[in-house]
Amino acid sequence: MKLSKLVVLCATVVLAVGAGIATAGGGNSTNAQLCYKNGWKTQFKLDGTAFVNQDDCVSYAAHGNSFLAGTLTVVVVANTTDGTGIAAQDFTFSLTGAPNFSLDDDNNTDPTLPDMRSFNVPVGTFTVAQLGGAGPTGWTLANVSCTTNAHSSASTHLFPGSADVTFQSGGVVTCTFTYAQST
Ligand SMILES: [Ca+2]
Repeated sequence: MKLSKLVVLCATVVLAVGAGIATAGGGNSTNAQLCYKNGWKTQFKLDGTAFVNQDDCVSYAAHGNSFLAGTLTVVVVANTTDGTGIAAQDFTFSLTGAPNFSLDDDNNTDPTLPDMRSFNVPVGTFTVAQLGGAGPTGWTLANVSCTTNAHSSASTHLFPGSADVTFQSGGVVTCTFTYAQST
């Protein structure tokens, strides 16, 4: 018998395809961005505690946790010509990202509307403005002023009546719109 050998060389080509690097997306990543460039110094956990460093902040955000938001309070003061300070007039405002809302300053003789409202707002800049730019007929916007804390800032404008308010985590702002009765 003839012995023959058949040598089969089987070359297998393995095409290695590197697995695509998953890109993080969504809110966790967006929140984590706020930690960079010293941003971690301006953010707080929901329980109010601060971060020890950037990694602490990024880790917190990466787990889907939210940062402590800010609080914006809007107050209306209406000075009446009769000196009672009881004004039935409604004053309506717009607020970035929120429905319009109305306030009055009738010393709660009518509980329908309050003379102030507070809003929980995320980190960012918001504008609260007298609706329509001008005050109601018979009233003049005499002053717009905002008090801020170390985690917030504000700029006010009398014409048209508005306030631009910027919140870092934990920001607290109160903006007061003061009206004078003109008729
Ligand atoms: Ca009222």
